[in-house]
Amino acid sequence: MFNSGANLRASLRASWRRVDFRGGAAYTFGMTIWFASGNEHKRAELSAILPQVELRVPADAGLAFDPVEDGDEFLENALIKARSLFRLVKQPVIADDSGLCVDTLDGRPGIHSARYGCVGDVRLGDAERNALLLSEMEGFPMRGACFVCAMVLLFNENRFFAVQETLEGELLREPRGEEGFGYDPLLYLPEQRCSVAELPPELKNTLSHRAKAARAIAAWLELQNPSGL
Ligand code: ITT
Repeated sequence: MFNSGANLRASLRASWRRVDFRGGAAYTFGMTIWFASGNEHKRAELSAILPQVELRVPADAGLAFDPVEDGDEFLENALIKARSLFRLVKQPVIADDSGLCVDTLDGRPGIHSARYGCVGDVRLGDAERNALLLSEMEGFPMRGACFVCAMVLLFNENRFFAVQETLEGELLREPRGEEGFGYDPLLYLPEQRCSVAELPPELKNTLSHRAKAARAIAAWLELQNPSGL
């Protein structure tokens, strides 16, 4: 049902148009929803995956938003972000906590992906972080790794839908590709025979951990109102 770009967009349009978030106005095509993120790459991808939604991030409204992500799991951190923004805006919020988990490194950098290798508060750039990870992996023949995305759609403190998805692959020995962001040049997808950063963006936005999680949210919304009334 959600497996082609055109079908997905049509289904999403239909499902979101019908959704009435409890305690809020009925949402229609072109609705705005808060996205608890400061990462513009994530916003761009999620906007492409959910084209009927205009995502508003805290920075758009001049809101200071930097919650302490001290959970032990992606899902906990996604909920921390969603609840923190909900407390500020009192409207439905989507949050995404994601990262790259490398089998040989017991899942690292994992929930610390954004801060991997950082000194104090200063984060490394993508290229530096990728170089650091490749150097840590030197000499390891087992290259299994995956992207993880925990995504939460939160309506209020107590009501939310959460999902966690993955994109499985193998860690390359050197970066490949220019698309995407973050660790995309490092993850090779055997079925696609290329790295995530070599995928056209439309394909990444169909296959990715983030795309699968967002589609699950859209499907859940559909279940809330199967009659379409
Ligand atoms: P927000 O918390 O403000 O949303 P962030 O970048 O700090 O932004 P995370 O804490 O979820 O987000 O860390 C995610 C990091 O994992 C991100 O900075 C990338 O380095 C990496 N990452 C997540 N999704 C990715 C993807 O699709 N492709 C490549 N790298 C990704």
